[in-house]
Amino acid sequence: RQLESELVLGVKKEQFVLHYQPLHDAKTSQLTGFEALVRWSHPRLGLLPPSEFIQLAEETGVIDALGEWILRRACTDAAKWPLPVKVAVNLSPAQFKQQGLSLQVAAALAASELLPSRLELEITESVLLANNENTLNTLHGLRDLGISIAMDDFGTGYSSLSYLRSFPFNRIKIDRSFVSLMCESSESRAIVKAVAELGTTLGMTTTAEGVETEDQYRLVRENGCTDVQGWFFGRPMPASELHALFEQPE
Ligand code: G
Ligand code: G
Ligand code: MN
Ligand code: NA
Repeated sequence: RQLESELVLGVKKEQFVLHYQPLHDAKTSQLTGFEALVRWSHPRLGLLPPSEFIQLAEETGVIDALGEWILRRACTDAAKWPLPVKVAVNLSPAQFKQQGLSLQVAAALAASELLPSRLELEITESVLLANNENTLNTLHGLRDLGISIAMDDFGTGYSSLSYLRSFPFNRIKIDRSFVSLMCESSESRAIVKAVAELGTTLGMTTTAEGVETEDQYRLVRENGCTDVQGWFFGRPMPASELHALFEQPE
């Protein structure tokens, strides 16, 4: 297919950009970091969202090279941000199948001189579906670098709970499908509250994703989420626009 060969070429030509969405402390509303979200600056089709090419990248194996580029770019960008602002990078399950993911991450940290404590990797439970020894070894190897690991889109999979038992995540990111219904659904409120409590008990921070309104912000805070992310706080934006946020008095 045409898009496939364009993707291979696009990675070679580095036709990608990272946009960054702000992450805030729920209690103080202070900026704590940014999640990197990749876009493909396609020469003919314009700026493409990940939904239009990540799966193809995974199927074709291009994700290894693309993932490494994303990691290096994110670390290089974050090294310029004021301390202690962190960067969160999404990892695709396919990246876990390659040997030496830890080495790749260590190399990206070394090249950028980013402190490991300022990097967080986000994985979805599909990474753990295989739940084999390799996956767990890789996760422990990553944590041994001094970085943190977040479980992304929590609650949308089949057995999110059992994965919390198999690996000491630093953070749970509560899927926005729960957050978006909090105002009208007491069930959603109860679920968010229970997950936040679970996180606290397990020593994990909990981020509410997809906070779009002041009311949702109030509810996730009241129900124990430690961190927040969503359009209410900011949309994903190019790296060049972040300095305006850093200059704001807190
Ligand atoms: O930015 P957007 O809302 O379109 O992102 C949609 C999804 O694409 C995210 O939830 C995330 O799972 C995935 N995604 C975004 N950036 C990356 C990336 O750099 N690597 C991987 N593997 N997935 C990403
Ligand atoms: O899958 P992951 O959670 O990593 O990616 C986050 C995705 O959610 C991104 O595509 C981002 O654009 C989107 N997103 C972030 N905040 C909001 C929000 O407040 N509302 C909606 N609808 N989408 C959001
Ligand atoms: Mn994510
Ligand atoms: Na998510």
